[in-house]
Amino acid sequence: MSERDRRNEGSFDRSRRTVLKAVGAGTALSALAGVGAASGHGSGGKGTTSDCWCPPCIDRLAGYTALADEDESGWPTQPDHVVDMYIEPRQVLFQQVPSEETDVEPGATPGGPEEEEFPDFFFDPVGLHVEPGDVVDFYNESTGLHTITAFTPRFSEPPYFELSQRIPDGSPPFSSPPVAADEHWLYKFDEPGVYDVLCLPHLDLGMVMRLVVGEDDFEEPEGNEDLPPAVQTVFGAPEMSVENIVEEGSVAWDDLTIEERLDPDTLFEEG
Ligand SMILES: [Cu+2]
Repeated sequence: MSERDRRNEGSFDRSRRTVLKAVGAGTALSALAGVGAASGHGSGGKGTTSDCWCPPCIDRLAGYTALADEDESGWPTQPDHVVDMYIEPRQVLFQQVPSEETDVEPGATPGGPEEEEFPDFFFDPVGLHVEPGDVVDFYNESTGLHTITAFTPRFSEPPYFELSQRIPDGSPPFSSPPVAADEHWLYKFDEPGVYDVLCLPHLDLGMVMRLVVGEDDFEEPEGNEDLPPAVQTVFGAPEMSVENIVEEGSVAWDDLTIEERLDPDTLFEEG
């Protein structure tokens, strides 16, 4: 061994000792254990092309996202329920706003309603009862991007919208990342209570749902009048009561009694 090698070895020993002293040997060992688990996941899952930082788990804040080409066998667990996310075309009556700059189609009544296609953005089922500890798989059946986001002040965006707390106090303020077409997002609902969730890009369009976890005598969420009109419409449907969701187990989007469909012309009015 040359003198230089000896010097280098000496400095390596010193720096290594310094590191061990700084973090404590116990900490260093548990960090190594973590690395082993992570690389096991990275090499095992189909569709997992990059190294990942943690073993597959359903995070309390970020849940678990399964990409479109990911095999279910790579998921941390199999879900107990599935909720699909849709964008479906629908015929709606648009109130035509009379204006001198607007060309009126020959034969059309100026200012009268006109039927046009406008999509529904929705979760299906839109009401779901689950047991504490159940895992729900939110699956994007559409070509758009959606999120599954807890109704909590954390996700308010003043002055555009303010969210009150409409999940149990013991639950973390969770949200999925944007879930793209054909992707899944898993979340585990541990804390009993009523959870109202929304899709951030489509809140104004009424893309919300309600999950009831457990079956104690939960109170109906209050303050609907502060919500965007399209959200009031969904949560105001009689089928969306906590009592009905627990009784039915699941409420389909098509089952909602919606007296007044959202009027797209009023969607983006200043409130
Ligand atoms: Cu959406």
